[in-house]
Amino acid sequence: MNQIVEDKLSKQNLVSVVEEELNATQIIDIHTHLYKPSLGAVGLWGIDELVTYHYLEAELFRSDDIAPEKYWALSKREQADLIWRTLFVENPPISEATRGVVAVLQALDLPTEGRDLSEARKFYAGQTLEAHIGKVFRLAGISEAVMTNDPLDPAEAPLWKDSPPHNLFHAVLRLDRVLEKWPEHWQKLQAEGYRVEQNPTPATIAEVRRFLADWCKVMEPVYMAVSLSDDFAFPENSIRAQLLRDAVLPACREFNIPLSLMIGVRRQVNPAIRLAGDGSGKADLRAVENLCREFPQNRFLASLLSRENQHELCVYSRKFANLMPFGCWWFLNNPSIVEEITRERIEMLGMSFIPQHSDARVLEQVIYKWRNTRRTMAPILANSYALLTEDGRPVTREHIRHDLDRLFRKNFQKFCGVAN
Ligand code: HDL
Ligand code: ZN
Repeated sequence: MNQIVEDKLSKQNLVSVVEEELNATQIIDIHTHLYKPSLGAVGLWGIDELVTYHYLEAELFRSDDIAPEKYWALSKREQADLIWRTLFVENPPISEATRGVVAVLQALDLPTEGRDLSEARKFYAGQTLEAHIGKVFRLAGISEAVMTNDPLDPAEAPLWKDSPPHNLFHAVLRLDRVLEKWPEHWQKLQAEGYRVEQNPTPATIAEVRRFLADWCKVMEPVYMAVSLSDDFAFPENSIRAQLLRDAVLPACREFNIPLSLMIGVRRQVNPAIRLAGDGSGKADLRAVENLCREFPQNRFLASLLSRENQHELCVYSRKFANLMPFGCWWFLNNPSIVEEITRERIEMLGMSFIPQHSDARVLEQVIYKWRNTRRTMAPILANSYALLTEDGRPVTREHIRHDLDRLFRKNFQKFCGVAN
């Protein structure tokens, strides 16, 4: 067979080829708070949701002297008008989150310098959710989005009855209410017919297993997930550790799916600003070390909230093949930090990690979050290939295409057992 000899790329054209191939790569967004259309009642989309995203609310409270409780008393529309005026008209939208809204408006051919949101609201009045989802995914360059689905969320759970699968979305079984808030939620399982009590007796553990299995059959999740506080420890003498060891990890093995550990949140450091009130703390990663070593049959996705935990996560990922680091999560999803995290991951892990997820809570955020990722990652990847070329190994477009496919698709598909 005549081997097509790919032209070896010079350092100069590495950046343009990486940019081209990044733009051509259809990314799988492995962690979002988006929902398939049949769960649309709990999904957020449109200009008022985009402008009142909790990142922007936090920035409003720094730029305007409105008291939070006065802000909460406003309607969603009045909140959006206040944020638009304060962060976009009276001040340049220079932060990551405000610039993101500008990028979305530009991508949708909507005015980015308007004195108000009237044009955007007129555009949205004519949109239907399903068609808009397809357009937004195309603009973002993503082929699928992985959801966050909480079976104990009273707003979401009932919507799963007769909810059909959707080719653009994968489900995830989210376990915060089971693992982090068991005392407040065990009676919800009891009310649904699971014979549980607050103490994790063997009978209770078996019923939690049945609960997890029932929802795995309904949702067909690609992984289970939990957001854990910065003081998470394992092993520890706690209901959380016992439910994790005796119910959740065996269930992950039973359904052959990973558990995603998102560690480092310090919940509600400022309750007055509600969803915007969570903070970040450095975690003790010996918990991750112990889990990976003691449960080699389990696979763990891991995303940590503290910048100070990132390098040791790379070291642990070199020790455990059942540990897959992913994303630059939440407060880390800023170009200055994404660059540092991604460079140390490439240096220590090659292309055996998942570089990013959008964490989008409002549909249109995937447009700016993936534009930023491509823009930030292109020079980092080009630099890695330039170093390889300088050290004696020429790089071709095919090599780059292969690596991007691994980073943004295959590593997830293989680790979670998802078909291409
Ligand atoms: O727990 C999580 O999945 C976090 O991503 C939170 O949703 C966080 O509040 C968030 O929205 N980050 O963007
Ligand atoms: Zn999230």
